[in-house]
This record gives sequence, structure tokens and C-alpha cells, in this order.
Amino acid sequence: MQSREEPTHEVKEARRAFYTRLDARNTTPLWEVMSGLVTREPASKCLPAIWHYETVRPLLMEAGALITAKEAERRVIVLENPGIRGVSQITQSLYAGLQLILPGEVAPSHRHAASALRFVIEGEGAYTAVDGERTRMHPGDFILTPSWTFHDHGNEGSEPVVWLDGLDVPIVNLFDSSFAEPYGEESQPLSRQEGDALARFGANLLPVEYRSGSLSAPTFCYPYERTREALAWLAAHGPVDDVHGVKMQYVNPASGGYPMPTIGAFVQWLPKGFTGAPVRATDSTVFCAVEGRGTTTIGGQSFDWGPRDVFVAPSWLPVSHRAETDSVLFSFSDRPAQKALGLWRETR
Ligand code: GTQ
Repeated sequence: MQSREEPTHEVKEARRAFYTRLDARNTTPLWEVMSGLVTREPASKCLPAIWHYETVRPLLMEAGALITAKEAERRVIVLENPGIRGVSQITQSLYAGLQLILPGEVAPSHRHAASALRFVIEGEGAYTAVDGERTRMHPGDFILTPSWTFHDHGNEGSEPVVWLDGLDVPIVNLFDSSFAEPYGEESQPLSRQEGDALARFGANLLPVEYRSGSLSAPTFCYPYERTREALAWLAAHGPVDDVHGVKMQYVNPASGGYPMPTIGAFVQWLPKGFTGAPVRATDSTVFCAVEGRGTTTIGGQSFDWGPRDVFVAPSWLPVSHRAETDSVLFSFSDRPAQKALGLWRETR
């Protein structure tokens, strides 16, 4: 961290010899690694990046012709951050992928320690079953698969269905706490009617950290229809934040907190012509454009987006949104995990 005087040749040689002996004992001198280990501020290896849907969709459809959902277990094209290729991560803490299920297919039931979210991108007629309850998937719906709940997906319709998967796999693996198992049969028995959870909880509003408002929903599914209504209401009545526009966070009605312990999810409406002030936060964020067109600048790099495009903003890079037309962005991050550990920061 601090500058030191340049050591003599002899000292350098003596140190090198010492380091070799340290190395042989599974030890290392902190002073040689300190500045890269305890950084003054986040120095993410992740890069900002975008996956345009028009580029990824044809690849997904090719995958659809090459492997069945059953054979693959989950037919997913993983979105890999270009700064950390080869580890199936979109950020240091999160996994993201685009999952395809074709008409008539079933992705067999299993469960794992990792928590998952689905954000439906394209197609009608699919369902996901979580813990004995099936939820129909419609574009824009946000669906939870909490840790260790059995889940399977099926497509009973006539068109391909695609959704964005977000999982906390890197967090689970950071802690070496991964478990997974198949259910044993393709689909799990249904123990509840679709919408049971919805009837239980209704549409209560809870306070949130943004001035704009919040969105509550049933245990597992937050239908886009309601999200859109809430956004429209807030757009008409609420203030438009200089950074976030009209932004809500999804709330788990059972706890009043984030949807899952490790993953927070958000949805924001940006009016036509909106030019957001920059913000930096310690939670790297995955965005999925739902409606409209715009440009997001992340660490000085600009990314043009339209419906169904996915992009990622790494930790602590300034992020600012510009909306060319009225737009809706869905996003998720590890914010609840960082908050629980006392690490989360945001500065405007
Ligand atoms: O649908 O259960 O993208 O287990 C990765 C792992 C989806 C899933 C993924 C999974 C799933």
C-alpha cells in the first residue's frame, strides 16, 4: 500500500530465497500480495457486457435441435462474463443463463442448494412446478425457486419458451455448500392449486429503500401484468428518481424482505428521454430489458439495448441509463447477501 525504498540487490536475493522456503511450507509473505488482496475499492475482474437476444436466440434454437430438455436435464446457454470465462458466472457471485423448453418437453424434477429465479423472455404455454404448485409462465413473469425446493419445467403449448435463469451457484460454491439430487420421477405430484399462494397474499404494498415504492406478490410467481400495473401507477403518481426512474424491488410476502436470501430483484420504468445520473454500487447487477429501447453506460462503455437483451454491470463501475422510448428494465443482484454481511454500498 505504501511506497518503500528500493532494496539492494543482496536484499532482493535474500528475500527471494526466503520466499522459496516459505512456499515450501504452504505459506506466503503478505506484503507481496497485500495491495491486490485488500483493495482500496472494488476492482472487479468482471467486464460490462451485453448479450443481444437476436444473437443468442438462434444459438438457443440450434441447441433445441441438437439436444432434448430431458437429455440435457436443463437446456441452457450459460451467459459467461467475458472477464472471467470458463467458470459459468456472469458476476463473481451469480450465474445466469437462457433456458429453452420446446413444446411437449419436460425438464425433470430436481432440487439443489442453489436458489434460482426465472424471468420469462419469450413464449406462452410453459409452466414451472415448485414445491407441489405449478405456475404458468408468461413473458415478463418473475418466478422463484427457493433453495432445496423440488422443481421441474414443462411446455404444454405450441411454441418455444425461453427464460432467463439467475442462480446463486457461485455463492453456494464459495462456501463449498452445494447439494443436489433428482426427484426420481419426471414431474412432482401437485399438492396445491395454481394461484393458491396468490390468493393467500394478495397485492399488499410494503416500504422499500427507493422512494418509488415496492411490489409484493405470491410465494413463487410475480406476474408481469401486476408488475406493469404497479409501474404504471407509480409512473403516474410517484416521483421519478434521477438515477433509477421509477424503481421497485420484488418483496417476498412471507418475510417482507428480498425474494431470496442471496438474490434481490428489481424492476424499473424509465420515461422516454430519461437521462439518468450515474450511480455505483457494490452489487454487480444483471439487467434484462423488457420494453422500450435505450442505452446504458457502464464504466464509460455504452450498451444499446432493446427488449430481451441481457446486460451486466460489474461492481462499482458507474452506471447510467438513457431511455429512447418509455422502457422497462428487470434486474437482479446479490444485494441481500451483501447487506446481510454489512458490505453493500451505493453512491450517487
Ligand atoms: O432450471 O433448475 O440455468 O438447476 C442451471 C441449473 C437452471 C434449473 C439453470 C439449474 C436450472
